[in-house]
Amino acid sequence: MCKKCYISTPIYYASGKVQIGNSYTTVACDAFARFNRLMGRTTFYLTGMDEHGQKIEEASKKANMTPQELVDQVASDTKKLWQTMGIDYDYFIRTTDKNHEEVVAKIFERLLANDDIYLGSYSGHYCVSCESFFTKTQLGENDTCPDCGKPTKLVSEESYFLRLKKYASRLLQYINEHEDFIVPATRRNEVISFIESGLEDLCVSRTSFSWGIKVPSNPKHVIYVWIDALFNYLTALGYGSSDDKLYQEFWLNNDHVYHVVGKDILRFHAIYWPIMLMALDIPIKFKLYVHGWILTKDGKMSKSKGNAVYPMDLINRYGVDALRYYLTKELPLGNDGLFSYERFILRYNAELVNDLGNLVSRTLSMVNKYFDGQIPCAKVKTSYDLSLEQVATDAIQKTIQCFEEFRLQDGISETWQLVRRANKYIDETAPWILAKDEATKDALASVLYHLVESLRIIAVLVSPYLISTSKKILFAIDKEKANYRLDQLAFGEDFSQAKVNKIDNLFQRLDLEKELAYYESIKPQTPTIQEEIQSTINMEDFSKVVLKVGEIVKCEKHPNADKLLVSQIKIGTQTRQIVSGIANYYKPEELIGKKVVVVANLAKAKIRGVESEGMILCASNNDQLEVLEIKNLPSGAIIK
Ligand code: ME8
Repeated sequence: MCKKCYISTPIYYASGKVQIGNSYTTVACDAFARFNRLMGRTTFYLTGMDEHGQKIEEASKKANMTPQELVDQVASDTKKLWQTMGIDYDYFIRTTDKNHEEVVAKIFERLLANDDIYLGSYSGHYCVSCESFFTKTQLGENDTCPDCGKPTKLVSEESYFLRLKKYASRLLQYINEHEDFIVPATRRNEVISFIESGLEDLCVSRTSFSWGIKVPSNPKHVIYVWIDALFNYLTALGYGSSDDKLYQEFWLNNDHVYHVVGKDILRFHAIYWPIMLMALDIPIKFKLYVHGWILTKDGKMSKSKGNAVYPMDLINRYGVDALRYYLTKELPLGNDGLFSYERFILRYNAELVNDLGNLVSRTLSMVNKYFDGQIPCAKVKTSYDLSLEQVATDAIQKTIQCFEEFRLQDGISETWQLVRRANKYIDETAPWILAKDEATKDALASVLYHLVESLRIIAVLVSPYLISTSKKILFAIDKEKANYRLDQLAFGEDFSQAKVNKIDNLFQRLDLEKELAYYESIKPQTPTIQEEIQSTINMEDFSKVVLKVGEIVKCEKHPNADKLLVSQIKIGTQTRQIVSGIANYYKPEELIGKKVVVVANLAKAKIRGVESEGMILCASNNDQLEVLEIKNLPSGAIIK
C-alpha cells in the first residue's frame, strides 16, 4: 500500500472573501487529507493564496490600500477562516513569498533560454476578473467574457508567449496513455477535444500593470498570473531552492499526487501546467480531480449578483460540522451541486438530526437505562446482530473505496447505510421488550453492544468531515483516546470496563419555517436600477435631513408586530414616539437611557397601526444590527 500522498487545492485569489462555493475545494481536500492520514499515509496537504495580477491591483485601488496590504489582510482573514473550519493543512503558500517569486522568475528565464518562451506581440480580449484571454469566437454578446459574463478589454501589447503548439501532440499522447490523469472522464474528454481543436501559443506576460513577478531580463514585463500561480505546487515543496527535500519526497518519489480543482480552471491545470512541466523536464506526477460548482437557484455564487453565502454566517448559526457535512455531501465529483437554505436545513434535519443524532442518543440512553451506563458485551448473536455486523463491514470497505477515488459524496452515502441500518435494527430488535424479561437479558446486551460498536465505526468513518461530532461520539463511548486507523477498522472492539459518558444532543432540530423567515428578514435589499440612478444626492438634498440626539426614555414591544419596538424619545424639550424594526436585536429594556441618532424631520406615519414620528439610525451587516449612539452630547443636540 502507498504510504505517502500530496494533496493540493488551487490557491485562492486574494482579491475577495471566500464564500461557501469556493470554500468547497478546501473542505473537500481537507476531508480527503484526513482520510489519507487515517489510512496511515504521510500526507502533505497544501493550500494558499494567489496574490499577484491585475485583479488584485484593481481590488487594492478600490479598497484604498497597496496591493501588499490587501493581500496581507486577505491572507490573514482566510487563514483564520480555515482554522475555524477545521482545515488542517500542512502548508499555506502565498505567491508573494520571496522564495516563490525567485523560483518563478528563474523558471521563466529557463523557459526563455530554451526557446519554450519567445517574445512576440499580442492583441486580444482580456477578462480581468478571470485573468484570461479569449479569442473573438469565444466571446459572449458585446465581447463579454464567456466564463463570467463581464466585459473584456481589448489589449494590444508586446508579450512573451509559451509554446503550446509544440507540445500539443505529446500532451495528447500523455492523456491517452494515462486514463486516470483527469477524473471524471467527461472532463478528460473535454480537454482532449480542446487540444484536438488546435492549441494557440499562450501569452504569458503583461506590460499594462505592475503587480506581479517581473521578468528578470526585461522587467517591464510582469509574468502572467497563471504561470506564476501554477508553480506554487512545486515551490511549496522547496523546488528550486537549497532545500528541496519535500519535493524529492512528495513529488519525485511519490505516485499519489492530487490536484483538486473546480471545472472553471480545468484548462490551466490540464493543458498549460503539464506542458510547462514537459518543457522543464519535470515529471508529471499529478492526477486531476475536477469538481463542479455549488450553484444557487440563480446561478453561480458571486458577490456582484448578491447571492453569495459566507461560511461564517452558517457556522455561527449551525456549527462547523453542519457546513462541512453539507458541502461534502452536496457535490458529486464532476457535477454541480445546489445551495439553498431550505436544502441545507432539510438535509441537516434528515441526515444529521434524525439519522445520526437519534441513533447516538437512543443508544446512549438505553445503555444508561438498562445497564447503568456500563457498555455490555455480546454473549449471544441473533441473525439481526450478524446482519448489522455485515452492514458495518461493508460500510467500512465501501466508504474507503469511494474516498480513495475522491467520491466523497458516495462515501458518505455508504457510511449512512450503516447509520440507517442501525436505526432500523433498534426497531427490529425492540430492546424495550427484551428488557422486560430476565430471560432475554443476554440478547439485550448483545443489541446494545452491536449499537455501541456501530457508533464507534461510524465515528471513525465520519471523522474526515464531521470532526467534532466524531470526537463527541468517541468520548460518549469512552474511546476518545483510541487512535484508530481506517485501514485496520473492523467490527468487534472490546468495551469491557467501559462506561458511556454523557454528551449533549449532537444536533438540534431546526424549524424550517422559522429559519427561512429569518433569512427572508436579512435578505439584502438590492436597489432597483432606477433607485441606483437616483441614489446620488447633492449637499442641498443632504441638508434637508435634520438629525438630532434623542434619549430613549421608554420602550416597549409593538402590539401588532414581533419585529418592531415603540420608543418614547426625548429630543430637547419634546418627547416623540418612534417605531423601529429592531426587536430582533434589542430587548426594550436594553434601549432605555441610550442616546441615539434620530431623523427628526421625517413625515409622520402609522406603522402597523401605531403612530411614528421620526427614525432611529442603525448600522447593519447581514444578521447584525446596532443603533448609533452618542456618548457625551445631551438630547436635542444637532448632528451635522
Ligand atoms: O481559480 N462552487 O482561484 P479562485 C465550487 N487563483 N467551487 C468553486 C465555486 C463554486 N461556486 N467558485 C469557485 C482561482 N470555486 C485561481 C487558482 S491555482 C494555481 C490558481 C473553486 O479563488 C474554483 O473552481 O477563483 C477553484 O477551484 C477554487 O474555488 C478557488 O477559486
